[in-house]
Amino acid sequence: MGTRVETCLRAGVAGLVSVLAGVAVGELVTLPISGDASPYQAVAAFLVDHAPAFAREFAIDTFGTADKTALMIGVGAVLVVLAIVAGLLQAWRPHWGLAIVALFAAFGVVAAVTRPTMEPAFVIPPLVAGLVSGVALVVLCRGAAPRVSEGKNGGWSRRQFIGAVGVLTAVAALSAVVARQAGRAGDIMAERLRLKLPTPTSTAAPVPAGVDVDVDGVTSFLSDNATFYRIDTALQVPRLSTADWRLRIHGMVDREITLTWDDLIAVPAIERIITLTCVSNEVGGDLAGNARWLGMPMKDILTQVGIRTDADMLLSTSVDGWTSGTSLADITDGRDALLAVGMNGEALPLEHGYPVRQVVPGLYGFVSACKWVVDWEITRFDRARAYWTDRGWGVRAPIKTASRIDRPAPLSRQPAGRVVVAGTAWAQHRGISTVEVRVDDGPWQPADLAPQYSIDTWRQWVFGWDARPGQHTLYCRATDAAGRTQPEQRVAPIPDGATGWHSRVFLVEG
Ligand SMILES: Nc1nc2c(c(=O)[nH]1)N[C@H]1C(S)=C(S)[C@@H](COP(=O)(O)O)O[C@H]1N2
Ligand SMILES: [Mo]
Repeated sequence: MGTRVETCLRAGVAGLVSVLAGVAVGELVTLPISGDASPYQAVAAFLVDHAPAFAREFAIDTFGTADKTALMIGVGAVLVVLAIVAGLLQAWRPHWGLAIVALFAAFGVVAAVTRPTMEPAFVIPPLVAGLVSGVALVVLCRGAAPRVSEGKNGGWSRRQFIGAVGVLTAVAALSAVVARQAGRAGDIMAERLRLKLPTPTSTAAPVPAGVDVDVDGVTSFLSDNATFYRIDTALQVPRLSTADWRLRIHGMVDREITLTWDDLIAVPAIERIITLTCVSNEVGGDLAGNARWLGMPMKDILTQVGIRTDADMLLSTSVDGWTSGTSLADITDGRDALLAVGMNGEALPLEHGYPVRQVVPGLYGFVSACKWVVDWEITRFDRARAYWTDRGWGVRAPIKTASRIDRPAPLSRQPAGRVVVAGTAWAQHRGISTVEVRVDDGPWQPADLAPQYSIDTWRQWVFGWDARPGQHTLYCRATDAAGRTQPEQRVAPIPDGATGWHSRVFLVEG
């Protein structure tokens, strides 16, 4: 290759990668500031605001709804051309290229400070972009003319030059990917905060006094969104906007349909308090939580498609590919199986399934509570399998009756005399009828139960114990409304839920 040609090539590449790296790092710097601080978008917006009317009309006529995309691509193309020009200038007339970069950065600053949402920090990203581009350009262009100005400019070998370009390209690509991903996450979080939830046509019954017993250390009746237990296979929480969300319903149906967010919230919503439980919960474990859910009855949506009579399973798929298989009989038997959009008065938190998830009273989460749900296939249990059933877990998995001692803490020292023991018990969609406590080898004695809110929620209990000095073991067991008492036998969570009595050891001081 001729020396001159190679030098031109190097200079052009140097300009291009320097400017791209600067722009990408500039976008990265916006993350701690604001999504509105993007210099790239500020420049595009500035052009739209200051374009003559005919240009704007031409763009809308030509590109239609893709006009924004066309503009972003157009800005990118101009940037690429000017970057190459800057590289060429810099190699032959040092600092002329730098002047172009400085002009560009200045334009970025002007665009940023004229944004309606402007904050002083908005000038930082274009300045950082200009600085990174400028330094990279000067350094790379020193290496761009190895033979022409040998010695004087300290030109690099071809290998060195390619190495430097590789590093800058990697910086540009990494910054762009991180900025984009994090920017999207920020967009969804902002959307969630703004989201207008439907007003329920039927609100949850008020929580009567006494449902929350006035005893320290007992799990509260309602769980906070921030501390609600979380279980899923997602390495990265899915980021799904309401605009992109769809629920495709197909399989053994009379007519396939695909619901959009607007279609979904047009269905009358109800609000219910329902306790969710994970099958992986060990005896005494805390993988259960109780929330006020807002959602559309799943059965009301299923009636829109007409389910064939020989179907018995709903196979739900999450946007991340996870699946659950739920008995259609359980969804349509009158219980409040919901396609939930709200949790404790807010849109679903991202990690709890934003924008749409399922909540089915009485079934463990792995067979019912599909988060980020986007697809419903109406099928049969003898034809389809779901994520965890494929891995040795159960198929139908109704929640087993459970009870737990919440206080006092394990191995704690209690003063002799009256000790207040308290906890929770659940048997969703059947209801808890009694909880009993046993001290050491003594007889089972009934605990005081808080009022039952509904059969779909857990229930607190309290047991006053006149403690004798020494070390004691307390056991608890619940009986559901069907009259079945928790068995003593310890069974591991796999395949369909743990059993056994929860116990705690306390030391009573003499
Ligand atoms: N998409 C998806 N949904 C899912 C899961 C999952 O791994 N992926 N886990 C399920 C399980 S096992 C449980 S117990 C519940 C937990 O819901 P939470 O995280 O909101 O408490 O979500 C269910 N929904
Ligand atoms: Mo679970």
